[in-house]
Amino acid sequence: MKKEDIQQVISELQALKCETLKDVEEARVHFLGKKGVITALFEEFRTVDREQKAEFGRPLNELKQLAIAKVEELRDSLALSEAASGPREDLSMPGDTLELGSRHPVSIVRKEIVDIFRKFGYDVAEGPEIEDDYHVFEALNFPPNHPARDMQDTFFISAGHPNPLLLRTHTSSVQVRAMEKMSLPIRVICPGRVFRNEAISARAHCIFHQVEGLYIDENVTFADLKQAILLFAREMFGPDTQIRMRPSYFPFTEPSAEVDVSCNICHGKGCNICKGTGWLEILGCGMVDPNVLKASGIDPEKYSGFAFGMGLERIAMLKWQVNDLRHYFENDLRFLREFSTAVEV
Ligand code: 2U9
Repeated sequence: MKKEDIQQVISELQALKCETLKDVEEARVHFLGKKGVITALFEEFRTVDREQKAEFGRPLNELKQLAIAKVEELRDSLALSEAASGPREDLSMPGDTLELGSRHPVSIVRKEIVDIFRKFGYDVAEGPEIEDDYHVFEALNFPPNHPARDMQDTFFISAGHPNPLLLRTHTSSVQVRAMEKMSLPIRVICPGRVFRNEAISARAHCIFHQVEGLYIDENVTFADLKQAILLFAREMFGPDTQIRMRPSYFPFTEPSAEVDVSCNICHGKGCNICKGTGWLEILGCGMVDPNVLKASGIDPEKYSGFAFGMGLERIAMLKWQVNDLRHYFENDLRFLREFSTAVEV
């Protein structure tokens, strides 16, 4: 073994340059691999005389450490530069956005109304959209030739039958079914979709949504109705809301009234939303007609009740000042996205 052999490998290591990580691996095999030059020197070292061992042992170990350090240094610097030049991941990039849907404005309004009446102790009841003439008209005191029964107002499914099938024109049929099934007293709120054979315009649609309510017990009076509507209006439109009632007519209630709330845009001063009147019409109501109670087997001498109904699209139009009802049915995402931040209460 000669000192020059060790020096020769040191010089080689010092001059070593690598372009790629593959070059580094080849260099490692060349110097430190099983058949590498340093391994060969260690093999040779085993054969040197005992007296010479001390002379070669230390430089040989230092050579091995030098080779290991050199290989590591080259590997680290190339790994860094290869990562820098290759395709890089931008860790600050936002992830793929999952677009969230939002509640439809009519659903928001329905939930608000239903939640208010639930708080007042009402149960929620739902019923079939395809109904029969009895539950939509007959049991609700509609005279045989009432215009609502006309083909022009109602979508009939089967005609020429004593109790034809039809698409319900109001959710009142659900209250009729509640009166047939539930025990008294009854407090129900009935949200649902209804159908009327109307030409579609900015103010009317052939499909719309209602919430109707019914309360039947002993000694229910018009004063109870007025108070229930006032409390509802204040929950829905704010604590300063005023209501007024105007006489009206419905076959199923007597007396009947239409209810206006004070305009929450101009606070009664008059604006284009309330058309200068300071009032907005929100619902219809009345005391359940004794004939309606009788038809469902409830004794009108013992029980009385009130009922009310409102159109959800109309309430939603007032709430968000939407001037065309058709927006609620067209599912234009630009319109629907307007409600993605709407707060549900
Ligand atoms: C039963 C007895 C009475 C429900 C009522 C109204 C008045 C009313 C309209 C509001 C706008 C319908 O959506 S709308 O076109 N509704 O004005 N509805 S009282 O009366 C009932 C219901 C069921 C057994």
